[in-house]
Amino acid sequence: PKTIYLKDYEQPDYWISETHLTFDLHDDHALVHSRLSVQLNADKHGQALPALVLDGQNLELLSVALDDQTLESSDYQVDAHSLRLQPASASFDLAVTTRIKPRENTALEGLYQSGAMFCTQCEAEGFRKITYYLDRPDVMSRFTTTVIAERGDYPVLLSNGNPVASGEHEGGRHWVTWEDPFPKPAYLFALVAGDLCLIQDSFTTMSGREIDLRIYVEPENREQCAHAMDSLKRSMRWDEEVYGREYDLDIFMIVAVNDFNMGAMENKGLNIFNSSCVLAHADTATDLAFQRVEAVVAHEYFHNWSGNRVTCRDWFQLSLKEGFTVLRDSQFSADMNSETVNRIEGVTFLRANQFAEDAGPMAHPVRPDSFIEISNFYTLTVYEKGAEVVRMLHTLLGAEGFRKGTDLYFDRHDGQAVTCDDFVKALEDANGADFTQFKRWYSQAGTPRLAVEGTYDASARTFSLLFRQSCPPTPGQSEKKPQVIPVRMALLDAQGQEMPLQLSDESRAEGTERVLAVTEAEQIFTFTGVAEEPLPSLLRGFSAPVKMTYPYSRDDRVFLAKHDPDGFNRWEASQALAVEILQGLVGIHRAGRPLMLDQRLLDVYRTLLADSTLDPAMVAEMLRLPSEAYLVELADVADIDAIHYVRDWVRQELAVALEAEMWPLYQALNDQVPYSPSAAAVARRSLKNTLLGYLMLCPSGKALDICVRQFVEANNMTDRQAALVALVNSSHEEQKRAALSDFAERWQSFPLVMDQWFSIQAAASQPGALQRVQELMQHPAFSMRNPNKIRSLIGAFANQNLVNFHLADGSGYRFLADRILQLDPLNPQIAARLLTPLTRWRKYDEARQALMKAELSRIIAAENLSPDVYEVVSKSLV
Ligand code: B3K
Ligand code: ZN
Repeated sequence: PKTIYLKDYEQPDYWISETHLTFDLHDDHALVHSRLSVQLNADKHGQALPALVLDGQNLELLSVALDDQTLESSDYQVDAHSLRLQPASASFDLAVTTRIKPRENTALEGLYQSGAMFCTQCEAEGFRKITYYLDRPDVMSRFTTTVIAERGDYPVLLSNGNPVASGEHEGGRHWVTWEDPFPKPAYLFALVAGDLCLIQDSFTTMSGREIDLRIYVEPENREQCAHAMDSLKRSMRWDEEVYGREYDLDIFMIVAVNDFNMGAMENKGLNIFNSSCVLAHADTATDLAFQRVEAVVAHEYFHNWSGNRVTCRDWFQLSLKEGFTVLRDSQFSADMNSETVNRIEGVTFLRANQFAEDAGPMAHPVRPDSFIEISNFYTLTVYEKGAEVVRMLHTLLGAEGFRKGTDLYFDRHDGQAVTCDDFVKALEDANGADFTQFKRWYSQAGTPRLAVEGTYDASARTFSLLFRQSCPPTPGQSEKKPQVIPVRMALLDAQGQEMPLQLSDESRAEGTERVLAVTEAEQIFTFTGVAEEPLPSLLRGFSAPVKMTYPYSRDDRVFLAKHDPDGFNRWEASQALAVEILQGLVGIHRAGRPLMLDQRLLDVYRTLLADSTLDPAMVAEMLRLPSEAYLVELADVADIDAIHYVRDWVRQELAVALEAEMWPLYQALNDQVPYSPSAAAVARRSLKNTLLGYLMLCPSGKALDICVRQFVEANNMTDRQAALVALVNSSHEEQKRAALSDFAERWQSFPLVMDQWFSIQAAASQPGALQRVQELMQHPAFSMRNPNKIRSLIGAFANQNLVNFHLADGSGYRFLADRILQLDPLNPQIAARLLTPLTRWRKYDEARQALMKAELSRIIAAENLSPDVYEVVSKSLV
């Protein structure tokens, strides 16, 4: 497989101003007629006419005509990836007919069938599996699409834009023509045909235009669309209010499909979603699932501006649209829910997962320099770290300056395919800022380290913060230059109050919170007029994606956990205290010495439980110990057995010590009120179920009956699932079996609920997990052809059940490698995703490293590997 480099970017030789497509859909094939108006890119070529090379894959070419003259096969060359021909003029029409087999398309890229419906997924390079084309994002064209199919099975025929004509053919076939007035790259093309029911609503934009909103789902899911529709309307309003962005077509459609490689896709006017990101009903979806639907609906909607109206010049710029749009959807979620809790969840996810990617063999910059298979670069780094990078720009400019910058960006580049540099330039120009150094965030991989020290001089009444930054080497980048690290901070006095701040070069004190921009490898900031020795509250809200250290004592952390006026940093202090305690206990456990719990953690938790003024969601977050995955990420060599043992032990100690305090709180929260999806109700369920998890660990056994009752009587899936998780992770075998079979029987015809049933079992840490997973693969609800099923069973086992996946005999590794080899010929994208846990081999002891690498070597020795799997495995073995 060939590596593609950013430095080799060149403009295309030709443009395509108009694209006319006709799809003739049949049960076992589809005929695709395309008619393209092609123009020479004269800026690049003057008058010379280079060959026209169109991308195409898995296509049966039936005919080619140039300006209505049918070509002989000797007039063009076809190979497995392209169609090449020599134009005779600078502007011409090209008509091509191809035959494709959507039903045989198990990779779920291009045009494929999901159940009884046809649908598409074209990003990044799926359009070339539909017809020959210049399949690159800088070729933007106006699309007109006609879909023809049998009316009985496919009453609904959709594509991008507005429906402009329709009619009947003889023999029960019908057709609809769609026209999209906005030029777009082929990756935003979409088509859907099926027997779908429609949920309809409308939205009036800020300029008073009426938009027809439609969600299409299979008829049995009709009752599960209200939340997605509501989220869509709130997203549309929010984007007008916060970014000044108005929707541009007369119709906006969402279609839910069951077989989908990722969450959803922002095709112009016709978003196609994994049903898991649309459907939500209190009976079947948890609060977490509701939040995910809200976030993904918003994310895809926001792409209409950040992605579609202004798109990417090439795929190295993917974070231009993804990083920015993830930031936008997280700002939206923060506004809809609790900002602090939202940030805590985002940071927890980033640190456990993106930091691990940045420390592993697949580490790459937010704007990568090269790739083999672009599908492998839809990563946590491009998405989540990319969003952190844009968030830092927002922090440095302030909300108003940032908005001025995005206004200029949208205005300047509307209708264009641009780069990350163009984005930053617009922010600079609108604010007179210079982000030259800042842009290293786009080009340097790895998580920067920021070591901070504070010195108080009582006689001079100064407090100095010394910052030292560094960044570990990553593949292809041994030396790193200093980055711009915004540190939002305050100084706290002995009462926990924020002190007035005056830097040494300032004439007077102003405010109590600052954003310090650390730009040097080593840099000192000195505050003057500091009346007493302060405790600094640093990196508030996680103002930069770095690993920061400060020599806090455990007592300092307890103080911050109780008193920091910044909610995020209160949580951060309690996390850091727990991390430190857990890490210490892991060492003690490994040395074979008895474990004792530092009472300071208990003290923090006890104070939390006693404070009825706190947001219950926040208390739930603070009561959650750092995950095993995060503790693995923090370790140089992770002893997963010790981590798992110690973490469980601490949970149990906490439960026993706090049982008396937890009971009344659980009971008060378990008030059997009618279900409500409000943020306040979600927060109460979150705390209640966190407490239930602890109470089930108490040897008193008092919680068992209550847990079973909650499982049986719950009036919503959040409570029911929480009880099921607690039972499955308990040693009450009888109740566990009963609950699992009751659950399966009740929800067997709800695929998304069965996904939850699979993952709860796959993630349960008791011995024998691998065998359970293998048995579950035989369950009628499981399928290796459905990405959601693979993720919920195999993915949950390998990513969440760390003790069982990393069993010392290597059985977990062997199992995963077998599944990857089985899946690769069917669906390379999902096969490559499944590799992630094996790429983390450097974190484990030598014996496990050898076993993991042996499986990677076995995979790479297999014949006909996809470029997707080949790239990840080969880079992981370096
Ligand atoms: N843009 C799509 C992702 C496409 C992934 C292609 N392998 C979803 C999103 O980020 O909104
Ligand atoms: Zn996106």
